[in-house]
Amino acid sequence: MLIKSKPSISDHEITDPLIFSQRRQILKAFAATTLASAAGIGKVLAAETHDNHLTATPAEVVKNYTNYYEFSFNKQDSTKLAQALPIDPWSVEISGEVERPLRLNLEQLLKQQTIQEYVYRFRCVEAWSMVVPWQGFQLANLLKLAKPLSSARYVKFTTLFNPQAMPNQLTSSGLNWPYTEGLRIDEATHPLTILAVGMYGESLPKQNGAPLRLIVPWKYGFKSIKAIVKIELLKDQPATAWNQSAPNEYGFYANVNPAVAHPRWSQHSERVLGSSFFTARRETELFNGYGDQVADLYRDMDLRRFI
Ligand SMILES: Nc1nc2c(c(=O)[nH]1)N[C@H]1C(S)=C(S)[C@@H](COP(=O)(O)O)O[C@H]1N2
Ligand SMILES: [Mo]
Repeated sequence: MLIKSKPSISDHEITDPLIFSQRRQILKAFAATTLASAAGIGKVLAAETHDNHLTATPAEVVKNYTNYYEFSFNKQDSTKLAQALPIDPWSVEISGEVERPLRLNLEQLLKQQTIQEYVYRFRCVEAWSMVVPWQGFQLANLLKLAKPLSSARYVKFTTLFNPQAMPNQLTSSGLNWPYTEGLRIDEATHPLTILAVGMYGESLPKQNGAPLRLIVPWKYGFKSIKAIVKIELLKDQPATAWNQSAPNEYGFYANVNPAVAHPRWSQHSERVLGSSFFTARRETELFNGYGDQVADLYRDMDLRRFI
């Protein structure tokens, strides 16, 4: 299993198994805390998060620079406004092409999952990136509880619709609400694809998608949908919010690819959030650096056509 998942980290940088098993215990404690209070989780990981060389972006940067269009198109305003989102109680529906449709409240859902840490680089289509230690579990381990049928070829995700708390859902701001996203079933069940419930050892901040969000590290950030309430297994490729609003700019696949420019800017490099010099950039990698693990999913596809 890939936990500290970053292809460019060498063997000596990978967490040693003992430390890892200790972390497992800690993360179990994290899960227990989550059960005790779905909304509020104390700091339980403090010393354990920064033990490899994929240096995490400072938490304060990640918490204060958010894309959450239900609240605002401004990255600081969305951080503030998201605090008004009620997230407890919370439930998630899993339906569609499954033998056993489910509706689970967050406590029930987490009880059946082992929470682990996944340190991933996260690359926004706007050409910035950050490295975040997420706490979560593989989406595959949730989907299998619903017993997907062989007819399930795609997975669609839907964000909460709550216009009282999410003011932009009342405006026609270019996106159709609620925000939706989708993956092919093999992408959704890939071991790198997780649902996150925490970051930096704490419960997920509201502005970062609490209580439950998707993380697909080889795709542009807009695929990593926040505040999920519905997961549908489908026969056909679903319409997704950004793809509907600007299909020539935001494809269904949205795999990170430096060779395919956004119509309005290059994707060759990315601004590194939180780096000591504001302008520090790095070269963008194909599949955001996760090609060893995911390139096979696309072996028969022309990546310039299926953007
Ligand atoms: N529901 C919802 N999910 C969303 C978004 C959004 O506006 N609404 N923004 C996306 C975009 S464009 C990015 S880059 C990431 C940002 O995640 P972060 O704010 O935790 O960094 O969330 C994605 N998920
Ligand atoms: Mo983004």
